[in-house]
Amino acid sequence: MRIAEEKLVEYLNAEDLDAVFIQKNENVRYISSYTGDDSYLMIDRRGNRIFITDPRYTEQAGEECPEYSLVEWRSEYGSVAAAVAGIARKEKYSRLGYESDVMVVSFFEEMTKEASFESVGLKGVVEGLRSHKTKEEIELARIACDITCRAFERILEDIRVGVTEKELAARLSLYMVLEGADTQPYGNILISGKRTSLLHGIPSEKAVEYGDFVLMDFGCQYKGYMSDMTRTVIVGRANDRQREVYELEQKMVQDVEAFIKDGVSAADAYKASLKHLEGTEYMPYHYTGIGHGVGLFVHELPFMGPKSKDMIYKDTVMTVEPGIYIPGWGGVRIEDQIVVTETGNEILTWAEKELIEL
Ligand SMILES: [Mn+2]
Repeated sequence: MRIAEEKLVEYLNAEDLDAVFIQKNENVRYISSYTGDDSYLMIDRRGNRIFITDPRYTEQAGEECPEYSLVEWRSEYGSVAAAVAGIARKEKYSRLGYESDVMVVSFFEEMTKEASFESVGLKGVVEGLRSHKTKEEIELARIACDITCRAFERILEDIRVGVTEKELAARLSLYMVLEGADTQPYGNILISGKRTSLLHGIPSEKAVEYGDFVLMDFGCQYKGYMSDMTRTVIVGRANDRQREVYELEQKMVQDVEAFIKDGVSAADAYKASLKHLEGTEYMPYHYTGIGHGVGLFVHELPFMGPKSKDMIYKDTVMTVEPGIYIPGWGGVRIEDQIVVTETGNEILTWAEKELIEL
């Protein structure tokens, strides 16, 4: 059994569940290593593994998950929900877990219509297992970050007055694929000038002008594992205020990175980001979501912010991304991806963080 499967069986036994139905695509991939989509898993406490899919994917599933028993729902049951109920009946499950933060109501109604079992809604269970990364997972994240940093070095050559945000965003995606990334599309943020105060701004037809900040929040996947990095550079010479905000932002990132280690709380990590910010005129302009786990999905547990109840443990791969966003003026974000260790953390995104004036 894979580590992920073992962790899940352990959980089922601890929670007195006979089996769990997994439908979220990233979770299916994490548990079974299956790389396609539209497929589902049922794992039971005895360690039986069932793979539910349709004829488009039976061959791929057989190759990637040979240890699973394959159920082709279309011809055997007519629907996925009927397959889940049918398997539960056949296997005599009395308590079945399902992902209540993913399942739609009509699916639930069909699955439980004549149910022979009790349904137990689970929220974020597989996500919780996912937040502790294995050595192999950390290695894949490291490669994704390397690719991202190399693409950053290439895009610097293209940033100049007159080039549009859209063109730069397209080139950045191209560079990541050329450097070895998977080809799945990824919604990169690349914005300039006053638009840099938009936290999740979409690249536009706006051309880069002299004196603009160019903010790039981007990443790729490598064998499914994601990277997420932000750098903000300036075209031409920074003015005093731009330099002041940039230097404050650098300190905020350093303060959080100096704080994070095994066993700290995510809310305290947020407090650490305020060390140099509090008392300055920029306090009202920070955003409180200052980082998140990254894995097969770009936003995973833990989430760092003032209201977070999450804890940060070693072997978590996550981002550190405080930011200052001043509407009508612009914003600066620097985002690193790190892996948490016993005594601190290691920064995977090695790209330059000193102010770059192009
Ligand atoms: Mn991020």
